Amino acid sequence: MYSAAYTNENHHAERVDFLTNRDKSPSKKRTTGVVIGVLLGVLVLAAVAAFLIWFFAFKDATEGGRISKRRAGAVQVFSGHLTLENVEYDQKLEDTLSPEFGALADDLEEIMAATYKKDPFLAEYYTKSVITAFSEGVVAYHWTQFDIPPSDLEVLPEFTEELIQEKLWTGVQEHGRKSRQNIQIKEVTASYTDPRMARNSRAQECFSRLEATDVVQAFHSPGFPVKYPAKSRCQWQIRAPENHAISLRFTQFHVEDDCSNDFVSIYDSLSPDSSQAITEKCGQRPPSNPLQVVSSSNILLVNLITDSSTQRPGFRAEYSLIPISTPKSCGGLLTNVQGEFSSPHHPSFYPPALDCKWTIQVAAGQKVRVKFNMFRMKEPGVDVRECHKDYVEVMGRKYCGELSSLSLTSPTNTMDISFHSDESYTDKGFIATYNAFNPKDPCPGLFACAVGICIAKDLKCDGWNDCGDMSDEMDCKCEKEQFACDNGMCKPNYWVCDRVNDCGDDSDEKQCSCGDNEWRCGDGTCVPQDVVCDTRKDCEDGSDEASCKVSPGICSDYSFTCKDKSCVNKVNAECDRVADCSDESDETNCDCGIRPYKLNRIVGGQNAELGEWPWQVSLHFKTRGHTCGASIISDRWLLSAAHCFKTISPENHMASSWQTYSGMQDQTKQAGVERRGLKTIVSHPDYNPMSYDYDIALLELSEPLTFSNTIHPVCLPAPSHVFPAGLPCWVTGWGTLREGAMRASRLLQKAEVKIINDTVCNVVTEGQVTSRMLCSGFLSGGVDACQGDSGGPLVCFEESGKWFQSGIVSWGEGCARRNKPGVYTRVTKLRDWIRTTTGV
Ligand code: 4AZ
Repeated sequence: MYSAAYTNENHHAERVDFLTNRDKSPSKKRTTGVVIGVLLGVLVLAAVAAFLIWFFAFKDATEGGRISKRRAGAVQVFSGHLTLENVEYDQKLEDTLSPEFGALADDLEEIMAATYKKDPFLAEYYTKSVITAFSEGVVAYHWTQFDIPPSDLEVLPEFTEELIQEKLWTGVQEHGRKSRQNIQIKEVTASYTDPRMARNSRAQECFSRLEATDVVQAFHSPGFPVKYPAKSRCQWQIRAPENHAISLRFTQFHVEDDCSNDFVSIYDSLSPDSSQAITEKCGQRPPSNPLQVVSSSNILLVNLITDSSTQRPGFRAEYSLIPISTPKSCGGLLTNVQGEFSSPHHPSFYPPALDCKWTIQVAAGQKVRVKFNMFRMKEPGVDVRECHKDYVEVMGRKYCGELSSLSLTSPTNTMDISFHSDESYTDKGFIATYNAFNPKDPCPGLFACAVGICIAKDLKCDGWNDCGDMSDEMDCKCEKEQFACDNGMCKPNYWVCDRVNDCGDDSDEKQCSCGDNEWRCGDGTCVPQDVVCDTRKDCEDGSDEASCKVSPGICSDYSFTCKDKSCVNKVNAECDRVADCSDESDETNCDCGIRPYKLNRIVGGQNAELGEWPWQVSLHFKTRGHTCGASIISDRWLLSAAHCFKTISPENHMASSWQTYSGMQDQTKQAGVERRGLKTIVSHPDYNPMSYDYDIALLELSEPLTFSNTIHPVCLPAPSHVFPAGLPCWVTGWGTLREGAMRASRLLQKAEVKIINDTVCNVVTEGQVTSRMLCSGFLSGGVDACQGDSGGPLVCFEESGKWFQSGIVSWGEGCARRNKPGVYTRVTKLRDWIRTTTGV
């Protein structure tokens, strides 16, 4: 099995708010000079004016983004640093309350004020300049605020970083020389800054100075672990001794989900300037995916901004010093036959401003194969075709962004891998393995894909793209039971005319057209054209009604039926965040199918993370431990398979024989797990133990569940919900890791499987599937549910951002066998029974 999990990570998108034109009410000319009318008008105008003055002058303006909107205008803040040439560094400068800090900060603030006040354009909007810190160098950290009145908002585009940098550079040269201390400044930087982060460190309010040592120390957000206050503006300056870096690890992190309201931002500087931002994060992170960053030098700045009214617990963070990363301390020569290497400090975010180079050198005559098992170097505003910021470069090509898999082979016995991170934004980086291989026999006993990976020989020309680059499906001589595509590939005969373009060039679907006045159903059969969209299902699979714009009120099998019985003819209308029914019943009961934790997107192997599948339940039978899976559909009801309960032993159908465990990932760990007994087991009355038809059961819990980060219901699809063939979905469970194994898995497993076309499903199961079943998996085998997964969910992610349960693990011929996919109970077919039985 191979897999990649989904995350919903939000990035704080800088918000640029411009003032809207205020409505001007047209003044009505009165020709009559009725004095009372005029007086009344004056009174009304005075009242409106008084209200507007109150509203704009006293009511708190909402701020956000680098240009923040106050009702009275806009605020522009630039921050950065000044490197001073002729000033001796004094440790006392680190204490913002010391006279030394005060004297130098005052001088620099004056120089900056003079710079801006002498500029004819900027003087008009200049408000203040503040020095917030000093570090060795001597480096002074500053910010400057400009306030632009509503009447002048059109000047906003002129406030560019280039303009401020240029004015600051020339101004501080001139005014520095004239200053008391004759301060010489050799470098200036200034970048856009969110005004909410412009803080005066001398004011000390929610401001801390921390010293990193080799002993791990901690700090936390105000109010942690209960809740942080609304409208917080907090800053932590962390320093370490010279020639050290700082490692910062958030052991707990729970900030509001919308990053434009509340977020934590971290800078590789003591100024919050965007050019040195390491990252900005919000949301909730599980213990398995802590946020960890590393500075490039001995300073780090952490900001907490909270604007929402939904206050969360906040964070606790640990910090300590570590050796500084240099090009010498990362990279190097790798000469083993095989090995592993990773970006600096992985799984922590790599440090900014660092270059490393690895050279892999293997025996002469051999070649090098490198496989990146995890790769994430994502940065806002970066085109992954160019990778102009952080990247890995191999054989003249730059890689950045997020890659699910990347394998590369060298043309010689050496391979150079260069890593580059610039000053701003870092990420988790990568882990890679390498090995030497003999180019004459790159994959002993296996087939060598062009991408450099090896696959089993019998996967060649089997109709499946096992290599990922199609190289195993090229130059094939088709067998009797295979169809020869025009492009040289071979596909199983029963894939022809199944309405899926399996060849890639449509040649398997070209010859299948029906007569002129006919419509071809999804399963290839032909029906008269005039039955299409007649609100009756004529094709076995209903495809004749699947994409009809039926006039409202006319219902077909493919319509979503609203509570008031009206119909919406839209595919998968329920819980898609758009109210389609006039009574909005398609968007009610939609607190489902989300994963409260922000999860790590890149996870190797098949172990699930804690909270990744919060609807998954483990069912324990008597003293025998985990026996079946189930899913949470409400705080009182679970969904499972009837065959777990309807066995020859009556004990299986007794509620008292079962215990349910929700919020579990590891069968040996109880923390955060909710155990419930069962009140009732309702197996479907039509369940057939011979054919496994109607293999569905509903379990009522003895006590309701309390939802949490790790316990949350899945969304149930409406009967009209479509899960098309080829859709990638996920099956989860503690079932055995291979066919015939005796023991269930200790850790929850996950596997990505694809929905299989019903015709193909019927062929490979030799007609054993009914309309209450669906197939999912890979006909090439290798990925599947297995014993002990029964009753567990098959879930598919919808674009609306929610997970819907399409199937219940039911049966299959063995596990992960070739041409024997997993068979699942089709939830859409039994959705109405679930509602009538449970009310859910
Ligand atoms: C089982 O015995 C079982 N490969 C579940 C799923 C599958 C096979 C067996 C599908 O619970």
